[in-house]
Formats: sequence, C-alpha cells, structure tokens
Amino acid sequence: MEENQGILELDNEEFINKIQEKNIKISVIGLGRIGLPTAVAIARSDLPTIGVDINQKIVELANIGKLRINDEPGLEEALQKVINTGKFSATTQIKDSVSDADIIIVCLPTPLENDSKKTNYQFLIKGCCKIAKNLKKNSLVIIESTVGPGIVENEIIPVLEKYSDLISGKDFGVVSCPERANPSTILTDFNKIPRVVGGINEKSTNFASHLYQFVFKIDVVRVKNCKTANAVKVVENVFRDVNVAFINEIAIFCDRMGIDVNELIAGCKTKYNFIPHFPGPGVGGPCLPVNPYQLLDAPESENILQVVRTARKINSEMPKYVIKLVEDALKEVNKKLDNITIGVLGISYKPNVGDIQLTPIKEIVQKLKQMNFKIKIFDPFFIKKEFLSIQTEENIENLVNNCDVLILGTDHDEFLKIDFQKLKKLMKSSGIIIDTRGKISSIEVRNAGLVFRGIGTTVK
Ligand code: SAJ
Repeated sequence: MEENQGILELDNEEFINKIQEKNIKISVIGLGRIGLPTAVAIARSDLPTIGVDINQKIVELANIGKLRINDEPGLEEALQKVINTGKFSATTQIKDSVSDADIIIVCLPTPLENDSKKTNYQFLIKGCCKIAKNLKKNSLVIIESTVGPGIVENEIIPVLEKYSDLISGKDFGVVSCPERANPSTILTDFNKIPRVVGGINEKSTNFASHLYQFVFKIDVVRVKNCKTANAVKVVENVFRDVNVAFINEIAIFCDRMGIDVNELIAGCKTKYNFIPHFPGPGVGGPCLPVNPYQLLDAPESENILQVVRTARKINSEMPKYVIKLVEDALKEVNKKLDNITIGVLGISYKPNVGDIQLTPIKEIVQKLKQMNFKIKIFDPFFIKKEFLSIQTEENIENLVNNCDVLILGTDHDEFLKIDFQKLKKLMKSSGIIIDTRGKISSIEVRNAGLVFRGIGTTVK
C-alpha cells in the first residue's frame, strides 16, 4: 500500500488496517459547537487531525488548549490532551488541512435567514468550494452539518465537482453523517447516540461507518443515500418541535381547565408509548426552530407538511402567552402598569448552556420593553453582558431587588433551588412569579405570599 495512495483505492480490509494503524489523516472544517469536540474526539483516538476555522481567535485558543465556550463539560481537558500528544492542531488555512487529508469532515453552520425563513447554506457552500480546490484524489468528504434532504446531492456535490475537477463516486467519496449531539452534553452523547451514515456509494458509506465505529465506539445505522441520512436528522428534530407545540397547546388548555400540566404529563408517561415533552416559552437554539424550514424549503413539501407549519406557528407564539400571564397577574394584584420592574431569570434557549441563538426570551424581553416595563436580567452564562441593550446583573439578589415581577425564562440548575421566602423580602410588595418552564412549585410560591403563574401550571 503506497504512502500517497488515496483511501478510496483501498479495499475494506486495507482501510480498516490503516485506521487500526492510526494512519489516516483527518481534516475537520469548522471548529464550533460540534466541529471542535468532533476533532478532539477523533484526535483522542490517535488519528492525526487538523482543524480549520476562519475565526483566528478560536484557532489561537484551540492551539493552546483553550475554549471560547464554557458550557461543554470535559471538552477543555480533552483538548489539552490532544494538543499535548500533538494529534490535534488548528489552522485558519484550509489548504494546510485539506490538501493532505484522507477524510474531510464538514461541520459548518446552516443558520436560518430569520426574515425569509430560508436556510442559509452559503457558509457550507463557500466552505465546500475551498475544500474542493484542495481536495486530494480518492479522499472522502463527510457532511456533518444539518441540511435539508437533497441539499448534498443537488448543491454540495456539484460544488465539490466543479471546483475540484474531480468526479464524485469515482475520484472522491461523499457521505452525510449529521451530528446528533446535545449542546452541553456533546462529548458524552458522542459515545452514546448511534450515528446515521448515508453515502453516494457503498464504499463511501462503509469507510465512513468504520471511522465512526472506530472513533466513537457506537452503533452506526447505514442508510441508502445522503438525502435519507439528512432527512433522518431533520425529521427527528422536527418530531420534537411538533411534540413541543402539541404540549404547549395542551398547557394553555390546562390553564383554562384548571389542570396542572405537569401532573397530566406524569400521568400520561406511565403509558409506554407516550414520549413526554414539556411546555415552555417557545423553542430556541440553532436547531429546532431552523430544521422545519429545511423540510419546507424542499419543493416536494408543497401543500403538505401542515403539521410542521402549524407547530412552528404555535411555538413561535408562545412568547405572547408569557406576556398574557404577566398582564393577568398584574391585574390580579391591581398594580398600575407604570413604574413596573420585571426581572428575567435566564436568557439562554435551554438550561445549562450559554447560548442565546433564536432564544424565545428575546421576544419576551422586547415585548416587555415595548410595554414600558423596566427590565432587569440575570443569567449565570451572561454576567455583566449586554442583552437587547440591557446590562445583565451580577447575581440573583441584584436582579430580584425591588422587582414587581420575576420571570423564570431558562431553567438553569442553579435557579431550581430558589428560596421564595427570602426572595419575597427582596421583591416589592405583592410580588409575582411567572414560571415559563414548569419547574417552580406554585405551592411554595403562594405559601411565600407571592402570586404565581405558569404555562399549564397556574391552577391553584
Ligand atoms: N423544548 C421545549 N420542550 C421540550 C423540549 C425542548 O420547550 O420538551 C425547547 C427547549 O427549551 C429549547 C428548544 O426546545 O428552547 C430546543 O431544545 P432541545 O433540547 O431540543 O435542544 P437542542 O436544540 O440544543 O438539541 C436538539 C437535539 N435534538 C433532539 O433531541 C431530537 C439534539 O440532539 C440535536 O443534536 C440538536 O438539536 C441539533 O444539533 O440538531
């Protein structure tokens, strides 16, 4: 087996041997929330890995074993180890990584154009254009970015062929293996959640499967092609968005019926085939509010997928329901609407992450500002930072001090141990607690002499 032989010239056994000998060079494009942990995990299995990112700061920090984010447990330690072993390094120069790589793993963002609700694939396409210009013959490109079904076949492969002058399936391989890990538990998820692999041909699928099995020691589900693998990822997220919309509506129904939605869910989930989802102030993050549009982008979705469209509408209107709860509670305590101070506990889109991408709390704060309420914010991941031109507080006490209303926006662990008796002393008289996450005991709040509202948990 000659040294500069491209991996796709190898047969299955030779490829597996080359992996076992740790003699496969990996390039990871995009060192963000998924890309960096992926590169670190691969380097941790002793495969030489060069990571690429256009952000100089990320690259400089990574090369000294430091992270920009502080909410991925174990990642910084793992990074330091692979920096010390020399199995991982980072660069801003795509040529330095791709031109000598056997396998190129693409972890570039595919965000939503908020106004048009169209997915922006430009970061991915531009990245693949640069990859193509440096692509070694007989290498394998793995797309981990979340894309709509058909995007790899119709947009990515043509770009790779055009700028490499190579033919996919003959001169290079392509596979979709969408990432499935949860922000804040990514490294552990890598070794727990099976991976779905679908390639342009059997060899591409096989080689990618061997790589993921070797590095992550997890089951690999092989599917027929790239679009099927991409559809799996998008549909499993849209499934979640639809179920969250369902339970959000049920929660509003519960508030009207005088039923506690948490008690309802606890009852339902005793049935083996009920998958519990939980109401909230809306669906945020870089994934769930985006993925439905990756289905709806496809011309094939014309006049169908009404459930997906409706679910998006329901979830994007939940911030309005939170505002209604605030208005109701202020009416109950007969507070005039001027000179009201509202404290918001948590702005992240979900608990225990420092991430405000498409967070529903943004719309809630914007609406409250439009209603001329004075807003204070505290989030342990964003201390003394600016959010919607509001300087966030240093601690909970500063937030609660002199508040009329306290809204639990994100259920970070540290917010679940609040002493409402103590809190009542800091708030203005007839204080109000709005729980958007179903994590606060209405009894405890009311026993402390505070007014309580929750999404589906308001019932006395
Ligand atoms: N949410 C609810 N109620 C629920 C579940 C979630 O209101 O019962 C809200 C959350 O508060 C958050 C949003 O939905 O605002 C998304 O939450 P999430 O837990 O789905 O978090 P993500 O977006 O960080 O991760 C999802 C995961 N997808 C699935 O679990 C199917 C993760 O596994 C994916 O890797 C990730 O999307 C992704 O990268 O696509």
